[in-house]
Amino acid sequence: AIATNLGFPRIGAKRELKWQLEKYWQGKIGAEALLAGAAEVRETNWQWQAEAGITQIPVGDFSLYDHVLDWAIRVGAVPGAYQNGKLVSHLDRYFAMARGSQQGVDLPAMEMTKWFNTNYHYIVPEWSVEQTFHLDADAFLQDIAAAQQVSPAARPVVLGPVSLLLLGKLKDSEASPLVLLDRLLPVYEQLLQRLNAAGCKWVQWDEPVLALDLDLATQEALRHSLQQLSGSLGNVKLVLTSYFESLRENLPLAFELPVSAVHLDLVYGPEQLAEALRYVRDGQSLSLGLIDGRNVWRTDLTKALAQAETAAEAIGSDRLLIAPSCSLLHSPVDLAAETEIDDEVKSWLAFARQKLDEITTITTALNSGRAAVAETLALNAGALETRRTSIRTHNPAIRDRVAAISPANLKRTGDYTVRQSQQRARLKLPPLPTTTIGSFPQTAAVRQARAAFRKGELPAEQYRQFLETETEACIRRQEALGLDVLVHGEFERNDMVEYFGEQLEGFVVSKNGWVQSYGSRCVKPPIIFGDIHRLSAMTVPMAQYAQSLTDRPVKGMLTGPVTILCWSFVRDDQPRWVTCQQIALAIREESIDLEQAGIGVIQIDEPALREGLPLRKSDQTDYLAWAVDAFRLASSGIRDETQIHTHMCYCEFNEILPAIAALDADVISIETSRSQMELLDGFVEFRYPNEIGPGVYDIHSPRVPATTEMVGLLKKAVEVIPAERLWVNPDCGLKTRGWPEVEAALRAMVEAAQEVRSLLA
Ligand code: THG
Ligand code: ZN
Repeated sequence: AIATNLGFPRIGAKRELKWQLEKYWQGKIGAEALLAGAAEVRETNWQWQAEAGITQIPVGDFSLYDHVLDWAIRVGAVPGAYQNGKLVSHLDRYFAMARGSQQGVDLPAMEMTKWFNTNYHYIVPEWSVEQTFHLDADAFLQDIAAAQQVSPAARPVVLGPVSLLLLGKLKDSEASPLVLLDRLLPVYEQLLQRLNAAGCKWVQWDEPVLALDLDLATQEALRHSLQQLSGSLGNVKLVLTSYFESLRENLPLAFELPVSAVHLDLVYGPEQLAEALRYVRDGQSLSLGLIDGRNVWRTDLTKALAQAETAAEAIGSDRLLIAPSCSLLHSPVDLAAETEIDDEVKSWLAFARQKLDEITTITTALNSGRAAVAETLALNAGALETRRTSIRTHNPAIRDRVAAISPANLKRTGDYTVRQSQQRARLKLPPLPTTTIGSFPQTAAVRQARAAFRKGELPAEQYRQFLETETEACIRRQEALGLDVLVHGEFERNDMVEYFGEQLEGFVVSKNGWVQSYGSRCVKPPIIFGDIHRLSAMTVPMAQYAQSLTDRPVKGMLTGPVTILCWSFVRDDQPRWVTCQQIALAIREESIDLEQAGIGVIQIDEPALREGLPLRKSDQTDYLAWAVDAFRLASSGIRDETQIHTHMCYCEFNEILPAIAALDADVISIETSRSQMELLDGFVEFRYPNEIGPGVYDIHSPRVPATTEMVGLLKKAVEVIPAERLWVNPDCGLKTRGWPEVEAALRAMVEAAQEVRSLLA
């Protein structure tokens, strides 16, 4: 068996790439320094992998911004607008595509979207019907030569032509991007010839679309592409890779293709091994994805080894490649850097570097027998035993409370119309009430105070006073602007998920467990290791303080259970829905406490509801059912006169509208301004029954919208949605903006609402 890897995190153990990129963008360092910094991260990654015993180290998995963008450029698909002569250097053009450009030429960034069901975002390639392709792979081949210096068996990672085309969008036609396949294949032929000439023995051929429901045209495109390319392989062997899901009905197709090996994600599809052993052809190898590449748990080595041994008995261990389930891009880099996670929980975890060791342990056991790694296996089994039996992972008291949930807990007392009249009587809001999504600008002063408090440099009492002063100023500004439903501003929060992760039992928060989200941006998902419960109120004192300052209603702000689940590392020893129910119960308790503290409006945000949707259609109904139930569990413990809001951003709502309606929130605010209210059409067609706040301006840009623009949007909205069910708000939270533009924009927004109110009267 051979120890292999599909990809390594590229942001760097201390986010070195992020800092270099941001300095380069600010003009503080030049291109040479950036490229040298990037090369250092790349070389370090190879060294670590080789030292851990990985022979087929990946090359081409690294990227300055995004690997899909790299492949679009590698096949010569730079959209016309970016071929502008004012973008002199290759890097200028690359970053203009990735993030837009204001210098010299005004160019928007290319579209970005989520990479399958992960939290990584890629740049969407743009194709045109006139598209021509050419190979631009010199830098890639240089990297291969450099990686071969570290490990001669270094394995290039190639994003296959079918997935590359389908990940992009054909701009000027309704046809499938696959119409371009025959024009693209010669570029891949040339590439394979160069890889062969460079002495590459194995090439990782990523066709991640194999994890999706495939139509006949895509299946045929996969067959056609590999048949045509097999003439250019020379001595190169392809390992066909897909991940995040079982191959399911695509499995026979994968093994039928002219490839030397097929990779299986055995973490997310363990059951497919038996079928794969029936379909694997003579001489074909299997790449066993036994180590979870996108979560933080230590592998059960005994179990993984048993799977590998089953495969070895069937086809011989010399036909096995041992691998993570997917690229380690989605894992934090190094557990050794975590000094504040307690030893017990730490013994249950493995980040990217630790996962490399697991790959080689399994490989060694296969090649030299279990005895060769007996000590490692014993330590691993011991740690996993404590994980299975700890009261922190299996707390009977919490499990009893979850078991006691009844259907009645998932329903508000009255239906929406009953609630609406009680809420109207209590809140006494004008028509088209104005509000914001929750966060206000996180100024340098706010971030500094929080950092100082965390380091122990600012005493808790002084930090509390600082937060109160900021909150009071925020309330006064909102009153002066004339907003109707206020928020406290969230100055105490870093990230809307991490904040709750820090306070709930069953979570740990890492210090350096960063994972790339897009470009230089990272998130640090909290780790859910155990049974979740709330020790004490998490948001009540701040909400209560803010409410004490004003006669207007102040919203209590909570993050919903599905979003907390989707943006955390989730325990893998029970179904996700069980974990989600525990979170929902904690949020339910918090909402009840908020109500008892006199808060009349509570917002439970679920921006990630759509993201959690499984890749395969046949799994989606189940997911939506438990996700909706979790939200309803969280939001139904309160009285009818208390108003529940929710908020969702950047998502294709239409396909999940029935689920959104089933949440039965009294009010939903959504992002619509960039699409000029087009999104509302779906809500209208579906006859969305409750209240809606379509975002009337785009907070993602510093531009201050004119009152007349927003009046125009609101007039459009009142034509299709009864005015008594409409709210007026920006399309997302304001924490990334500055105060001057926020005040100007909200002043214009309140004016717009007043103008439309008087038109209605
Ligand atoms: N929180 C969490 N997950 C998320 C988002 C979030 N996943 C999806 C989406 N939002 C991703 N978008 C972003 C936007 C901005 C940043 C990261 C992901 C970002 N990160 C800071 C950085 O990299 O410098 C780090 C922020 C910090 O210090 O905490 O700006 O909102 N959980
Ligand atoms: Zn939002």
